[in-house]
Amino acid sequence: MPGHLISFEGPEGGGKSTQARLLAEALRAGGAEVLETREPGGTPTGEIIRNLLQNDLSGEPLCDETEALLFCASRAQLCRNVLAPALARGQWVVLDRFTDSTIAYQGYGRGFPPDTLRALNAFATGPVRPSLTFLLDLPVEEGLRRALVRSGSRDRIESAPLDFHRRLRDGYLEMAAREPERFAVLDASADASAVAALVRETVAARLGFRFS
Ligand code: T5A
Repeated sequence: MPGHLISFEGPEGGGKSTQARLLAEALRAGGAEVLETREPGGTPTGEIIRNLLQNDLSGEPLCDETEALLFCASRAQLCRNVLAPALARGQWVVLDRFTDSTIAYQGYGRGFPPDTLRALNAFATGPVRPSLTFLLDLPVEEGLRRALVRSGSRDRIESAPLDFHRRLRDGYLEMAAREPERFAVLDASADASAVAALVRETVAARLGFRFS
């Protein structure tokens, strides 16, 4: 596909939304046409699924299998209706979480077999793949603290035990080590503007974008 998909990944509170917004602004300032979106969500259906996943809307505990399928359902809707057309038009897409979140959270975190999740991801995404993935890594205690300061309360997944968050952080680092050509691992405990500068440097070096 002629466009570029850049995803931001990592444990809670690493600054993905902040960095996605800053990168999108910098790309636009450099003349790029940019689509900025997030998972779960990014479509009307996906945003309803997001609400279900985060807020226990039905009053019934979600089983882990349902959780995994709902993340992939939101992803399918986003890929087919939004991402694939944008990439085919040659746009830059900046995405706050994508397929690696499912492997980290539902695989390393919940314990589902990675191959099952990879098959679900492939079914959901079709040909859509990230050109570059930033892993914003930081100790889980710090990330959860930041997320709590920001929102004032913890959602369903943030409330999972610390061990769950530690497993998924380790999982992300393993995934990044296996695919160094796609991943860039950044220390997210640094100041946000320092992280943003590294993000721009990496996009320039790996994807050839000239920032103004
Ligand atoms: N999930 C998602 C799955 O389990 N499986 C999946 O397949 C997918 C796609 C999504 C949840 O769903 C799970 C993961 C998540 O639990 P969400 O609300 O989108 O929920 O949550 P997150 O993606 O984790 O995003 P957060 O909003 O919690 O954190 P961010 O985006 O990493 O961080 P951000 O930018 O909002 O920053 C958090 C706070 O820290 C400050 C910010 O100002 C903000 O207050 N901050 C910094 N402070 C100091 N230094 C820096 N460098 C800072 N950068 C930001």
